[in-house]
Amino acid sequence: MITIFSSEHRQQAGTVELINGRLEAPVEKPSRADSILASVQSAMLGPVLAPKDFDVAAIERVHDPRLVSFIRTAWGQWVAAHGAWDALPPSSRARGMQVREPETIDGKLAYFAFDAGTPITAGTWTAARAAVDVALTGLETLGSGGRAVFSLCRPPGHHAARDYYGGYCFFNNAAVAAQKAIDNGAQRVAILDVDYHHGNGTQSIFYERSDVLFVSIHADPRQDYPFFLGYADETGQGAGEGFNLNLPLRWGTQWPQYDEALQTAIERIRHHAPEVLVVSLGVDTFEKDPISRFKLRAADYPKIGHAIAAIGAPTLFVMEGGYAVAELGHNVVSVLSGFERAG
Ligand code: 6XA
Ligand code: ZN
Repeated sequence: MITIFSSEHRQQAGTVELINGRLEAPVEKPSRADSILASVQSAMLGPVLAPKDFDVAAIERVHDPRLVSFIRTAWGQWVAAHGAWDALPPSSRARGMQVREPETIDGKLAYFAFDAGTPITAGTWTAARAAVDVALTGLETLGSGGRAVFSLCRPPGHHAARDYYGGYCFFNNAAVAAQKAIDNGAQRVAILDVDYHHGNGTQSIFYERSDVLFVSIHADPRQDYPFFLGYADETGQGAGEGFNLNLPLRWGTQWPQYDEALQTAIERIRHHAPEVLVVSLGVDTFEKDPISRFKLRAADYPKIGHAIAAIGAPTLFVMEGGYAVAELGHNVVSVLSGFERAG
């Protein structure tokens, strides 16, 4: 399997995130992608290629140009206002509050961000753009005939919606790739999100559409982040009714319950008969993940890959979360080689 990777991901290297009431070193850090790359290479998964440069227009197919321009310019505005340390929002919007975009950088951070865990740094724009290029190059590579490609994206993307960012995500790499597949002529695309956290950004981008089916298995939003989306009764709206499937699971979930949800997801996706399947691949479902509370074991990851292969569609794996750095690369490669072995 070909892997697409850009060392530009290292440009996203925050110094703090707000976690459990403390400002701590971010768990979403450069060593994550480097350890995945090392495992891809030591397992001899296949060639590792650099991404091509794509135009920002591809990002603006799913994101508001104002968000894109904010991510591009925020660091400069922040440094001018405060200094060269991580930019975090001073507040966020609650129900019923005003929704106008403020003029100052602090106001804009509050307007575009939905959490204080996603620092904007000097290199955020470069890294976030490169991650989109990694996803789009993966899609293009898949188009030239392979069964599956791995886009080793970092920073991740699935929490980023049309006009807001958060959850370590700036641009929604998987959504940009899915939209590109549609723009290239596909009529049916599916996104399967197996990250521990609900892909609220991806869901909201495609919520009113029937061409891109979104299916997600994740921690119950009554218990875990991002809290405000991911319920089972969110089934899509308008033309998208029936094209959004959320399969929330409780803290402590182990393989038997997970597998049941995975089979339900796969059945729904097969019914959609996608011409392209995008997998938002997070392995923060792992029992030793520092921020998550599912109990999947290392031996479960090949089974996830094997199950996904049964969908039978050309598949683009797009990296999302997973923070147990020592085991991260191994678990990711387990999914990918489980997929390949299934043929
Ligand atoms: C809040 C937790 C962010 C979750 C990020 C993630 N600080 N999403 O892994 O998939
Ligand atoms: Zn996650």
